[in-house]
Amino acid sequence: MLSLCAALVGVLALAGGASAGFLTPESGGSPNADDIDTLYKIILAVAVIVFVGVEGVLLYSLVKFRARKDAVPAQIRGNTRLEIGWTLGASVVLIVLAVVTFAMLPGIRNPPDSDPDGFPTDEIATVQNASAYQPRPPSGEALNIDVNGQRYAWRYTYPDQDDNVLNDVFSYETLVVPTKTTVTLTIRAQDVAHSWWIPKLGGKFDAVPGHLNFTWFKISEPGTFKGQCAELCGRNHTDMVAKVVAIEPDAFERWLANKRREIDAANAAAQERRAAEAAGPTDADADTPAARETPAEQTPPDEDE
Ligand SMILES: [Cu+2]
Repeated sequence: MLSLCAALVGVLALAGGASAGFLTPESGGSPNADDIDTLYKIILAVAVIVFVGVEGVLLYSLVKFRARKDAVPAQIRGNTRLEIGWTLGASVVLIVLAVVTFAMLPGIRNPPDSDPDGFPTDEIATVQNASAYQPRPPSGEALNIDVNGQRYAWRYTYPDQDDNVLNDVFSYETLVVPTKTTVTLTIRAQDVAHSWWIPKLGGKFDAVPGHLNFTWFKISEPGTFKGQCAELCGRNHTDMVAKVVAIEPDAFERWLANKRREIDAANAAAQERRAAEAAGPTDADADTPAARETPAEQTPPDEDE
């Protein structure tokens, strides 16, 4: 028992350094993830102190007052001061943890402002996200990206200045975002429940059909953050990975413009092809637009449920 305790304490002592993220939540990507990690460590530290204290007294008593001839420890019963003491002690621990938790929750839940040199979201932000449930940065401005979970991929829709979401830039699997910018996410699912989770960028959020969930992150330095759908959603759940790539705001602007050109060009090419098919003789049975638009990954209804 003693060696087990010692081993546990040793492992916990290492948790903050070399093995960060092993026993404690991953962090370092976004302030909300950092706050979750800090709060976890504070509670863990208090729990370790209580655990070591209680186990220490227990072990000490087991050894000191083990059964021996003529050795009878003090028989304490109905000691009011002792009883009030440990009731107050436990209450104080709980009150401290509650106060610290509620003091830190706003930093986890509420998105902060973008940095002054972040991506200029003032025009974009006024158009999108009209939800009353989504906390807004104090400035009201954030880059809102729509995250759509679908078997078995994440689809991201980036906002632009107009109200038409059908012409918005989109991408799958890799979400590209600007650094120094508050990015709010509107999370939805279009088939079954999924779960959005990039550990270093904050908490886990369910993606549920017919329901919207919201979270945010703000990344200070360019980098890549990996995640994984955290809700068993079917046969290929393990393939449902997600990656957030943060790049400098001006690089993001170029990326967005480039992506828009690619999508416009692909749409124009598809339209041309359809027009050509409609005009000329084709083997229409094999390759009508209707046939092409049938989702390729449609699965039998009895699968995975
Ligand atoms: Cu999933």
